[in-house]
Amino acid sequence: MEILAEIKDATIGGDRDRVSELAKQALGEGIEADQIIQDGLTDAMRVVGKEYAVGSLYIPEMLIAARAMKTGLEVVKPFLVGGKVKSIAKMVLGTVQGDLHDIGKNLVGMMLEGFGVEVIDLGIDVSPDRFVEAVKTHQPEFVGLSSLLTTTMGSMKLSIETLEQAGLRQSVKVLVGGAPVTRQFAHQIGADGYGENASQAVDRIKEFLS
Ligand code: B1M
Repeated sequence: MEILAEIKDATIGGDRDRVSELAKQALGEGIEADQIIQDGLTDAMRVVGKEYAVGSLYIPEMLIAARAMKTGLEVVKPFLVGGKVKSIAKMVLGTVQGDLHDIGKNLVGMMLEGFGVEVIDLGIDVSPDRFVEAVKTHQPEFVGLSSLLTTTMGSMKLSIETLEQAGLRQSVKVLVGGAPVTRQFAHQIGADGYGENASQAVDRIKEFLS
């Protein structure tokens, strides 16, 4: 669809106002919020990541594109979560210690909220102890760990071990995800589930609840 390609281009170019305007227009045309996220905003970040990797784009541009993506997400978010009132489960969610990436984690949170899960978002750079404290406070059924850097994948393992040491591991199911995370790694660190993307994260939670 033409408008989704325009959203993608505007996001890559970091044009927040244009992204906002186009996202509103797309919603007005009846395009699903989920499709705007997947085929417009997320696709744009995939391109940005590839360009960064080959050196044709630098961190400031990447950050500006990420901000444009966030602006787009804010526009479509009410349409993603709208209509859902009663929570079916609770998740404590965060980006693990040392990692500042939050776009994917936020997207996972939004999709889960859309499915009816109450999300307690601890933000970025969350230490294992903060996960433990949040589990004690909120008593969720699920803990969600996100990591975007190979260097912070170890924090995921540590977070699970710290939950174990605190005697809380059996009370929650731990779901992990993020670009460098694989199903195999999830299994290796003793997580209960792995989501390759936000939709899969929702599918895993559905499976756990069924
Ligand atoms: Co960073 N960065 N970054 N970055 N960044 C990556 C991750 C990188 C792959 C880029 C590259 O080299 N091609 C690379 C990591 C390399 C590696 O570890 N192997 C990288 C690097 C190196 C860095 C810095 C170290 C750069 C530097 O300073 N030299 C630095 C680290 C800072 C830190 O965290 N300590 C850094 C900084 C940044 C910015 C601040 C500029 C910005 C982040 C802004 C923000 O998040 N607020 C940024 C961005 C934007 C990216 C890329 C381009 C895009 C990430 C993104 O938002 N993707 C990224 C390249 C890439 O991934 N293509 C890159 C869109 C998002 C929707 O997808 O986050 O993958 P994603 O989330 C998906 C899935 O992974 C999954 O579902 C999501 C939705 O579908 N998922 C889960 C995620 N969490 C989940 C949890 C679940 C389940 C599924 O269950 C709980």
